[in-house]
Amino acid sequence: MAYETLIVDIENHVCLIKLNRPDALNALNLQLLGELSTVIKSANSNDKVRVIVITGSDKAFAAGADVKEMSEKSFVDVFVGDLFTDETEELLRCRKPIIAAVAGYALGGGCELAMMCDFIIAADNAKFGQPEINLGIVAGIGGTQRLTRFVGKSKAMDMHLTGRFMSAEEAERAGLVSRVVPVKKLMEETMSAAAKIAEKSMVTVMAVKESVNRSYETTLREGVLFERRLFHALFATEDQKEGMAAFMEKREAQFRDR
Ligand code: DAK
Repeated sequence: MAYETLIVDIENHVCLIKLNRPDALNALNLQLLGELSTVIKSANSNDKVRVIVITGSDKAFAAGADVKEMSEKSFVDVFVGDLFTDETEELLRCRKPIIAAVAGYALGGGCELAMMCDFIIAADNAKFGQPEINLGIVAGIGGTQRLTRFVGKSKAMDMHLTGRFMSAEEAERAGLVSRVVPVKKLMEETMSAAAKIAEKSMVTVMAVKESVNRSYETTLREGVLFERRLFHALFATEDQKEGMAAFMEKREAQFRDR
């Protein structure tokens, strides 16, 4: 299927989604978010896809929600229309790992989109920010909640209240991104991480994703119990037998997602 705001390519079990509105620094308009939601839904149910990567250009991952599209909307428009709720739900529902490969600006909704992914690999030129305050609004796709959980209250307040941008180096130090790589190596590193994940058992990958995400939704005790039960359950899989047998036989495991 052809998209107007995305370039989508599925190869070697990785669905690579490139945000493609270069003239607007990949600002997230309703069309882009709608197309993204369609691709994620289809990748989630496509057996050929094991990992999803979302990226932008060297200049911008996404410079935020599309201000030009939003500017004339009224409270009733955004409230009754529930702006961005349906468009972002599919990302949160996706059970396959999603990596954000971020170069350049990841601002406002762009930063929030990256934070909705499972982890972020940043280029050394990446700039993260929640500058909505400069537009007289608050973040609307989870920025005040997720950034606070990732980097702590003090830095989250600083970012949201001043609207300043955070460098890739600061973002790594603060725990917002998993690693920083030279911009020219961003896609190579990201695709190599994706390939590594794609080799694992999908059953285990899904269990890991669900378990880590649960840590944001529950108490420590409940979260550890959830993890323990998943650990127990995985002993019912063929892939656990294969993984452990392969270790003892000093060979590569051949997982069959069973
Ligand atoms: N929206 C629309 N167009 C944008 C844009 C954006 N967010 N960011 C950049 N562009 C456009 C510019 O208007 C310009 O278009 P032309 O003027 O050429 O037509 C083009 O992209 C290139 O931008 P610049 O000329 O400004 O490029 P510079 O390199 O000089 O500056 C910049 C780059 C990223 C520093 C600057 O463009 C900038 O400050 N952009 C805006 C960043 C921003 O404020 N982002 C936050 C947007 S608000 C909600 C859900 C979500 C949200 C809120 C509520 N609900 C569910 C209720 C989220 C809100 C946001 O994300």
